[in-house]
Amino acid sequence: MPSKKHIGNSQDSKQLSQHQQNFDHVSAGIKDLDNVMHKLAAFQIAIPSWALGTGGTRFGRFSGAGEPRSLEEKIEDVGLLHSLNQSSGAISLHIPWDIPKDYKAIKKLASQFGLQFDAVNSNTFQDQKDQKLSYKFGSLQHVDKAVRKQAVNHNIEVIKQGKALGSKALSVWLSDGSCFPGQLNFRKAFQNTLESLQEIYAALPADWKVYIEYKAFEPNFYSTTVADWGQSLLYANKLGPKAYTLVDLGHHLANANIEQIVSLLLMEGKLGGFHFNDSKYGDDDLTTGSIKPYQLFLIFNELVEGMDARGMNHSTDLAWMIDASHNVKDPLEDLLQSVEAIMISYTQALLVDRKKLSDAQKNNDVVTAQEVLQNAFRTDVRAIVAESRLRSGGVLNPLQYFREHKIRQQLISKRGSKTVATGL
Ligand SMILES: [Mn+2]
Repeated sequence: MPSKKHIGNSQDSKQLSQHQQNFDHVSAGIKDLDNVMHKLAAFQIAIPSWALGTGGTRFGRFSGAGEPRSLEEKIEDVGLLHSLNQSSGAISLHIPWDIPKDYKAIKKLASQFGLQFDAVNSNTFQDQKDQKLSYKFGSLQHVDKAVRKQAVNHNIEVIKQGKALGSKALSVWLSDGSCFPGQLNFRKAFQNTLESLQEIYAALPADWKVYIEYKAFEPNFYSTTVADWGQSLLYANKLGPKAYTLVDLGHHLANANIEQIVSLLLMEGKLGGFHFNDSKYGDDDLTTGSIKPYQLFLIFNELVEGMDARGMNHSTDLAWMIDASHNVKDPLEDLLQSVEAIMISYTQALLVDRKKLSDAQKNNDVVTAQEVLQNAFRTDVRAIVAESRLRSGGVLNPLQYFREHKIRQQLISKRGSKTVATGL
């Protein structure tokens, strides 16, 4: 594990001076540089506990080596990422994959790495060993009240565990839906789900939020009971002020205008948070920014504009998390790439000339509006992100550091080459 002193001594001086030149160059044109640097330092992206092992598809899973074997090792992995980039200061646990045995010890370990506990995630999309009733035909929507009750109780149990860790939110993603026409009465499925969510909502502590995540399809392929932002918003509005919609970038139908969705949810005060990833065709959970970086920028552009319009704190008023599946890359390298892509898009969004854009919109000057956005998007802000990282105690180039210091090899020699992290 790299210590701060170790990191400080290992930066390549030639690379550092090149970086300084790049930073001076790009920052020269920024009016409120201090404000940008301040916001970047504060911005933290949670890492989910299930992203630290190699993911898989329903066809197979090709495990990597040196994967974390326990919750403690998962926290160590996130701590490692955070020590390198200073932007991954939170972990999001999935229950029951990561139930702490000793809450005090787990909390202490996390705080040693400077990590907070982000939202806790329930799981009623799989049957667990020793589970009495099956979720094969849904959980919160199920036609049998006993199944619904079991799923509600699980969520209440997850809240209890989150409370013990200092978490402040519950994320609910349901795979509930149907695979064939006629299988489900849509209205009854919605009503059952709403009633179940109301029971969960009633168990939320006063200072907690619940995030209702939506997904267009999969594992159900005909209908999904929380399929899109409209349905999620219906639930959130009916539940009350502690309920919010959660946007997962990969959970839309192809070519959906996610930036517009984000803008309207913010306007309604109902955007709770984000799951970052990228996709080409469907929910293929690719590295954030690897396929559609312009879309990611446009989303951040709406986020910054909308949060500022409501006087929101960028770093704390929404929940930011990566939710991807690392099938062919080293998960830690992949996560470093994702965090970098998010920080780059956020920085570019901070650089948008808001006054000029607003004037262009008022004058129907479409050309200038496009120029303003693309001017920010085409600015190479990597040196700004790196400078922020350096000032916070991170490294100039986290990926390069990870490889040069053979961190995966160290983890393999400690954990073994045939380890499989719990999760997907
Ligand atoms: Mn998600």
